[in-house]
Amino acid sequence: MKFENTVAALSTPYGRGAIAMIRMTGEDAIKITSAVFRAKNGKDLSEIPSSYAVYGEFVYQGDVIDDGIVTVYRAPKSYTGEDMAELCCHGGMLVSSLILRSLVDAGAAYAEGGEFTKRAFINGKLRLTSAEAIMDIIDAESVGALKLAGGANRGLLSETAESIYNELKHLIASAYAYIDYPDEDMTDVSVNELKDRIKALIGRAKELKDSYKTGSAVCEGVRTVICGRPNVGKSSVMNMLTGEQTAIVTEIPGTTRDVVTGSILCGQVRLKLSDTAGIRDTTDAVEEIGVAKAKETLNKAQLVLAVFDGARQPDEEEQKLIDGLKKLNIPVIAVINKNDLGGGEAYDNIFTHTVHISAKNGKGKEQIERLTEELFTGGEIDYGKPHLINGRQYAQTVRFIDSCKAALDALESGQTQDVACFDLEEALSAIAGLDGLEVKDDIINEIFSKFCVGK
Ligand SMILES: Nc1nc2c(ncn2[C@@H]2O[C@H](COP(=O)(O)OP(=O)(O)OP(=O)(O)O)[C@@H](O)[C@H]2O)c(=O)[nH]1
Ligand SMILES: [Mg+2]
Repeated sequence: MKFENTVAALSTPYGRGAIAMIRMTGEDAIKITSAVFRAKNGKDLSEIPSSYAVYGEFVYQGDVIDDGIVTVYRAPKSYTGEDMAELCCHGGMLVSSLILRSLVDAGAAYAEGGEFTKRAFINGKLRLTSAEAIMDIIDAESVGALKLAGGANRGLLSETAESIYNELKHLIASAYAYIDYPDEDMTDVSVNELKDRIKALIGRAKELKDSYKTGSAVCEGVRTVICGRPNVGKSSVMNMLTGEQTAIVTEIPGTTRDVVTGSILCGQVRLKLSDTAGIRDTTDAVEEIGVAKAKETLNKAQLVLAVFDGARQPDEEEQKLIDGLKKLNIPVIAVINKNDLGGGEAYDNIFTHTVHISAKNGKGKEQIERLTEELFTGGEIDYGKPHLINGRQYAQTVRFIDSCKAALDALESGQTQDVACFDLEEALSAIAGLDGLEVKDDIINEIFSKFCVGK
């Protein structure tokens, strides 16, 4: 696809720094840059070979305002696949703004957010998962996040998605050929083999789906709620984990009302923490709102740190909370607090994951961190394997699995291949969508090239 306009943008942060970089992409990128830049070697930029940098001066309304370097890239050998120029000037806010304005005066448009990567994707320079990973590389806050995003950017996820896509495309093509030309013996896939191969595809997709547990925990963070009865030490746990006095701690039950948030790293896993009001029936109108907010936060959580006061025996209210927590289908870590006061044994063997700590004395932080990392990464992350790193990729994968299962069900219940193909096409579109591949034309091409129909 050809974009009509040439766009420019400041690619470094807007602020004071040593160097700023302005990027241009589009058919006129080099021509427009020539209007604001005079190379010291006297050559016009049109004479500079691709991927070469030249030193020179930047001109604004006829006057030289700075000196710097311009690198020229010619289509298709550039990030976007179009002609590009990268202008490096000194990192002043005024100088970079004036150069950008000169480019716009000379015919460039201001680029929209993400436009360079969007053009790279549309021009076939990048797959969708690689493009998405670029944002994750920029946003990464842990080495793990950087490595997972780096893997996706290098095409780890693309390779798997493409291989699943190709396999399914072949299956559909085989089935269609059989449906359209049953007498010509053109299918090389029997119904049983078709079923087996769908099952194998589901297995591969499930592996991807499961990878999201780690991918999401590392790259997006885990919505974690600290909940429990009043005064058990939830805010103390919050403060111990964040290492800051974020939440107010008092001996008065019902201290926390608003949801207090914070963020920590447990190894490579990011926890997005919410400290909440203690859950109890109350007549205090403000506290009641706090309790409602606590329950709402709990409903959206992906991990619960359920705090209990180990120095007290669980009463009826505690038991109600325990029963409620056991019904959740997200991981719950029982945090038995105040173990400096002794006790806490009553909570053993209730939850799968239990830690005994003393938030007041800062004891038990590592236990919680270790357990959390273990829960979401299985202990060690295999960076060589593809990981789903965002909800969109996960949704496409789930759609793929569901559609494959529907196709399998159809075949199992004795339906014909064309009924199954309906679901398989849906699955193909899902896996294609995962990485932004085209669908329909490919199936058609596959049928005609592989099976030579029309002979
Ligand atoms: N001995 C002891 N006291 C603790 C510990 N952790 C918290 N406390 C005390 O327990 C009381 C309540 O602590 P908070 O952290 O405010 O408890 P909370 O669960 O957030 O309370 P609400 O917000 O009112 O629901 C305070 O007096 C804390 O000092 C602990 O590990 N040991
Ligand atoms: Mg509190």
